[in-house]
Amino acid sequence: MECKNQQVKDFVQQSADLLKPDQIVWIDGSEEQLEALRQQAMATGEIVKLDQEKLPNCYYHRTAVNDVARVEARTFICSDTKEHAGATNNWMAPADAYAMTDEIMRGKMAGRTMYVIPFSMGVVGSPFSKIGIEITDSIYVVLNMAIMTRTGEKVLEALGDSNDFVRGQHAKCDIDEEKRYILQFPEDNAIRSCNSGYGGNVLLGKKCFALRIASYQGRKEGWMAEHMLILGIENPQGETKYVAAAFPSACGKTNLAMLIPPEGYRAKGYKVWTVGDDIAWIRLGPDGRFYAQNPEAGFFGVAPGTNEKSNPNALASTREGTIFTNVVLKDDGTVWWEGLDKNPPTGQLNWKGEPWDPATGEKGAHPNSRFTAPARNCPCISPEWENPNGVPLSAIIFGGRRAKTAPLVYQSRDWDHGVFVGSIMASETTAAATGAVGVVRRDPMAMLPFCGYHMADYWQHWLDMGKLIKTQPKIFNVNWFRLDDEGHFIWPGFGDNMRVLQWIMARCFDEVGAVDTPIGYVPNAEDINLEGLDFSIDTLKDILTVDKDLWREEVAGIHEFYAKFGDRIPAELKAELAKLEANLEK
Ligand code: GTP
Ligand code: SPV
Ligand code: MN
Repeated sequence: MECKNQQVKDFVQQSADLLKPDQIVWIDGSEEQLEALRQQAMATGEIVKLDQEKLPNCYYHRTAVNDVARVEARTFICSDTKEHAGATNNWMAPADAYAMTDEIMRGKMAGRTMYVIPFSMGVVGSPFSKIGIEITDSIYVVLNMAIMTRTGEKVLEALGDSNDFVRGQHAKCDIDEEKRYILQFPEDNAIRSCNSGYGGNVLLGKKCFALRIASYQGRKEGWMAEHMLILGIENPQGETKYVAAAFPSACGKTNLAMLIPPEGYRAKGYKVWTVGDDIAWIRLGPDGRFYAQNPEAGFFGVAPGTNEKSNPNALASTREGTIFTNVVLKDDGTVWWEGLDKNPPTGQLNWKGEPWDPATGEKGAHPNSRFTAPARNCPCISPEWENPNGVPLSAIIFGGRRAKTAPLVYQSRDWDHGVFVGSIMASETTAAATGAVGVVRRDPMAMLPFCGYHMADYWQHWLDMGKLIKTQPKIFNVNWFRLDDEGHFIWPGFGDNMRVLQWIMARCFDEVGAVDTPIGYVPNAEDINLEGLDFSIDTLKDILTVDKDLWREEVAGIHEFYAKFGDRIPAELKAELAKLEANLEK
C-alpha cells in the first residue's frame, strides 16, 4: 500500500525514529492481510482460534492480569494550560508529557513490528467522519480496530493530502502499571498510550479520539461528541423516531440500544433499531434539527450478564467475526462468562488462564471482560446506521445507576434545564474503570472520564448548541437501578425499558400529560403501560416518587461538585440549581 500524504509519512517516520521497530507494516484493510496477522498472533498465543463451526472467525484473547480496564488516574488531558483541561481532568503540560513518554517509549519496538492503521471514525467520506492514524505494536489492537472502525486504503484515499488527522501512538512496552499513561493532546490532534493492552486504553479511535479529542474538536467546530447510544423506535404506523442516551460505563447503553420490546409491543408492530451503542457524534442538520451518527463500526461490549434473555441481539452479534477478551475459555473452543447461563462449566480456564472451579464462588470471567463484535452482525442494526447524514434526534436521555433518589424517569422543563439535569448526573462506579466499584460519583453527561477540556466550558457548549437549533430534542433522565431494602433491582429493566421509552416518545409528541415536581415532569403512573408485566402500580408509584429529603441531600452534593468549577459555571446552570433548591422548599 502506498501512502502519498507527506504529513502521514512524516508522522510514521517520527514514530519509527522514536520506537525503533524492526519493520513497518501498513494496514490496508484487506482480509488477506488480517488473516496473515491472525495466523501470526495464533502462533505466539496472543489469540486463540475458537471452534469455527460454532463461532466462525471468532478468537479469544487474555490481557495481562494488571491490565483489565481503563485507568482514569493515569489518563491525562495535555492541553496548553491546566485551566483548559479543567478541574475534573488530570493535566500534564504537553512538553513534559511528550518528554516523559519519549523516555518510556524510546526503542520499545526494537525486535518488533510497528503497524500503521489508517482509520476513519464515521462512515468514510461522510460530513460527520474524522480520520486517524494509529501506530501500534499489537496485532490484537490491529484486529480490534479492524472491527471497531473503518480501516485501510480507502481511508488514506479519503484523507488525500490533508493534514486533518489524529496522530495516535500506542506501544505495549512492558505492560508496567507504574509507567502506564493515556495522554490526549487536544491542541495537537495527538494521543499517546503506553504500557497497556486493554481496549479502552489502546483502541485509540474509541474513547481517546471519538470522545476526548473529538469533544474538543466539536467545541471548536460547532458539533458534539457524546458518550451515547443511538436507537430508533419504530411505531406500528412504520414511523421511526430516534433517541440518544448517555449512561456511564457499564450502565446499560449496549442493552438499551439493542432492546427487544415486550411481547405485547411486538404484537402491535413496535420495533427498536440499533444505530450505535457507545458514542454519538451530533451535528446540526439543514432542517434545524440535531442529527447523530455512530462513529464506530463495532461493539466493544461488556460480556458478563449478556445472555439469550437479557440481550439476544448482542449475543447474536458475537456469533461470528468476534474477539472475546478476558472471559472463560472452554476446551471445546467456546467461551463462557457469568450470566451467560446458569451452568458454569467445570474444569475450564478462567480469564487469567488458571484452572478454575466455579464452586469456589470465584468469578471465571473478569467483570469487565468484553466482546468486540462487528455492528453489521446485529440482527436489529438500523438500516440507517451508515447513513452519511446521521439520524434526526427527537429525545436525549441521561441516566445512571442510583439505588435511591433518581426516579425511574423524569423530563426536564426545557433545553437549559435539560443541560442542568445532565450536569448533575451521578452514578455508582463500575468495573469498566480500575478503582472502587459501587461508589456514587458525579458523572456529568456520562463524560467525566471522557471530556477533553474544561467541563464547565463543555456545559456552556451544550447551552450554546441548544440556542442554534429550531427543534430542540426533549431531554429526559432515567434510572433502571433503584433497589429495594433487600438490594434487589425493583424495575425489571432490559426489554421492559420499552415502557419508559414509549412514555418518552409520547411526551416528545405531546400525547400525554405529566406531574410537575420540584425536579421536573414525572409520569402519572397510569401513563406507563404495565400490560403483560407482573408489576404493581403501587411499586411503580414508589419508583416514580421524588423524595424531597433525598433531593435536598442531592442539592448539597451538587453545590459541592459545582464548587470545583468556580466562576466558570454557566449562569444558566447556577440559576437552575437555585430554582431546584427553591422548588424543594415550597
Ligand atoms: P460500556 O460499554 O462500558 O460503556 O457499558 P454500557 O453502558 O454499554 O453497559 P451495558 O449495556 O453493557 O450494561 C452493563 C451492565 O448493566 C450489564 O451487566 C447489564 O446486564 C446491566 N444492565 C443493562 N441494562 C439493565 C437494566 O435495564 N436493568 C438492570 N438491572 N441491569 C441492566
Ligand atoms: C467504557 O468504559 O465506557 C467502554 C469500554 O465503553 S472502554 O472502551 O474500555 O472505554
Ligand atoms: Mn462506554
